[in-house]
Amino acid sequence: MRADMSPKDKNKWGFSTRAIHKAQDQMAKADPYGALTSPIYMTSTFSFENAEQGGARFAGEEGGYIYTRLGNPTLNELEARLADLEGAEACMTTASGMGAITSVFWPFVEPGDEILVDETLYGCTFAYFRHGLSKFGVKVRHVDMRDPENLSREINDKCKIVYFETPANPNMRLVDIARISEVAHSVGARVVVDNTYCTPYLQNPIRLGADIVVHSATKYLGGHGDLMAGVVLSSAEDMEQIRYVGLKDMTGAVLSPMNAFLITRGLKTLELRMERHCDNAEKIAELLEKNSRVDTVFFPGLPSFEQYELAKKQMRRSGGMIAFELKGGHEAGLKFINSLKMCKIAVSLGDAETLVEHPASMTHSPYSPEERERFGITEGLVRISAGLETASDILSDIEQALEQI
Ligand code: 4LM
Repeated sequence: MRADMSPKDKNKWGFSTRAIHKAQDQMAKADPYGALTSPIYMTSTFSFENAEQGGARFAGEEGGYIYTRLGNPTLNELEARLADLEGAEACMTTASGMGAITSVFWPFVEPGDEILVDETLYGCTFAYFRHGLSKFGVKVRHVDMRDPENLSREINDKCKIVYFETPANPNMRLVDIARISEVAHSVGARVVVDNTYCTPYLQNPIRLGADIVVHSATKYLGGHGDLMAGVVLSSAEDMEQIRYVGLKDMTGAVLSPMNAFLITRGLKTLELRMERHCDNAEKIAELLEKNSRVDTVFFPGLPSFEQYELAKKQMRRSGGMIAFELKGGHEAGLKFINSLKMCKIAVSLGDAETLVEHPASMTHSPYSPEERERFGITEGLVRISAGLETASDILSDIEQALEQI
């Protein structure tokens, strides 16, 4: 029998080793055939030996599976791996990013409470706060969180949750996770960070002081544009409520075991893919910045970026997302997009294909035009998700499209 590695040695493993090996070991040991990859438990329910066992599992007196909305081995394998990579005690997967975001809030807010959210958010997250939660008597207020002083001024002890994305979709504004967490914790509020743009490879908000992390795993974690999924990470205590109230009873947004399997597979190449996304994005940002038709490029890796120092402080690299404004504004932006030949015109991000979209009319259309203007989502902004293609092919497509303007 081959000796197992000590947990101490496993803790020293690098990101990719953990993404490939950790949590798989336990499943592999239990497999009667020694399968290298775990089987997919494509089942909605689990049968009990007898009625007493079913009752004991429901009462929490006995471990074991009951029903996939409450837990499933394929989901749990992915969850253990993601918790390890993000540095969280517990993880829960969901059917989409919106399923993750909407499952988090139910246990922690009541009518009369306040939630303070950043100004720039993914359009449907904005709609959930603005048109969803506020209908239940929860007051949602927007704060420009680029400056933690703004939060200090606005926050009071009615605030239960502080929520933001960093980098924010679509204008790449950054939020100082450590400083905002200090301010939120001073009134006992929880900090929830959407880490979709970074993945656990580039940024770990919980290690910087945040309480809860959410992801749209539809994006880089899945990585191939072929599934919808979401992730929540938190302390074990908070997760007990998020899973058994937020997900089980309120949203029911459970991930399919098939999609969990695909994400577990995707995680094995996450580091490789993120490095390539970052390399390609850096090259695109440099090309755009040098082009005379481009007005401003928003990319954390450019020394001209307003929050360049903060990016270096809390992100491992600058990520694969770029936003930019053309001198010709809205009209030039649409012309640019329509002139692309290889890059796809599509929403979503983190896929192998380079995806280009127009936030004002697409992902951020749930904001009214006045709200977009107030929150810095300009009409001329173009968003690029750098893909994994050969860099020179992406660059020549972008260059030729710029020449068409
Ligand atoms: C998009 N985004 O931007 P699901 N959080 C962030 C996101 O960007 C998204 C979600 C959550 C886009 C979708 C069309 C930062 C989505 C929501 O789509 O529910 O997995 O994630 O292009």
